[in-house]
Amino acid sequence: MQKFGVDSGSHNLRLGLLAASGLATLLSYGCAANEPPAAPVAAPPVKQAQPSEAAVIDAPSEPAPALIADRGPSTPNDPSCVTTTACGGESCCEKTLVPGGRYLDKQAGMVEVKSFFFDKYELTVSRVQEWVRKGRPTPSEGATLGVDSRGNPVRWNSSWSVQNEKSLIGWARYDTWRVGSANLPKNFIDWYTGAAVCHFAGGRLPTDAEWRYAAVGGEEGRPYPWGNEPQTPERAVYNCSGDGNQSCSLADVLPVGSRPSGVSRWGQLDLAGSMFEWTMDAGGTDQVVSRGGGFCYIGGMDRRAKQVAATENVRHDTPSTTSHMVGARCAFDLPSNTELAAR
Ligand SMILES: [Ca+2]
Repeated sequence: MQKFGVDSGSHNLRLGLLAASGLATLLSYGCAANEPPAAPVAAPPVKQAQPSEAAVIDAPSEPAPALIADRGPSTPNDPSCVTTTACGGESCCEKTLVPGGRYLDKQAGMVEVKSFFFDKYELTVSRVQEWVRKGRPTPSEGATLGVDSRGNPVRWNSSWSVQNEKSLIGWARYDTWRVGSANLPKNFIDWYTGAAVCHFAGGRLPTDAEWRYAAVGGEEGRPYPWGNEPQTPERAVYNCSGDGNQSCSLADVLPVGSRPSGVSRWGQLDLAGSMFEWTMDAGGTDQVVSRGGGFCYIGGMDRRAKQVAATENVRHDTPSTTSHMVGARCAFDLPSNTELAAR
């Protein structure tokens, strides 16, 4: 049994088994009366970084403004985008700088996060299509994908498998893959594939701490990514309201960035709603954390959340899980000073 690439003995998590055995799990949480019932709520308690661990996440300060000024192009090159206008007239690979800082976690206390680039949009169908066109590349054996919120490396294991063109197709009712629209978020993407696509793009999945830091606006501690105003269909894609009526269908999955008034402090769109987004963090034995609420996430029906947009919304799934409500968003490290010097 393969471990989930985490070196720490305290996170001896085994996440490769299901993928290795080909038992991809299709979880579909009910959004309408005729759909499968909501899955049992069996997720373990969220493992939060302890106060003593918070300080190990990242160094508190860095010369972020100078680094950006020195970089030339404002964001990393990203081979997953071959067109520059597919998402609202701009590249679906647009990224913004999330400057490092701190945010208050209810359990872990103050958590520090380093500066990073973060995709403005959720991972789109077009970006996954490009990854497929390039032969579905995966990281090499033992390649470090990144670190989790505790600073533990997460390494690729060659026994892990990614989805193919057939398994990328999800439940027809909500599948965005066969629709093929470039700017729809890719749902039914499992953790392994999300991690591989982000690696192909030159990035990685965000840590849970990074995701939440971006969502709450750092020290501002926003209740919603956009601020204090309540959640409304104008600010987030949720509650099957995407097409303006109460029924739930594929039409409720909107192109990424369709709710610009829900923009987060540093420019991310759809952090709340649209798709849950995989993170680099384990949420329990054989499980991984995803954040943000989904397009048909209905408080009270799916009882794990009362407010879709609350940054505390979390799922714990096996990494081979695919769901109509789970997608991904990539994060990118800032170049090191060595890399900058070489430019
Ligand atoms: Ca989202």
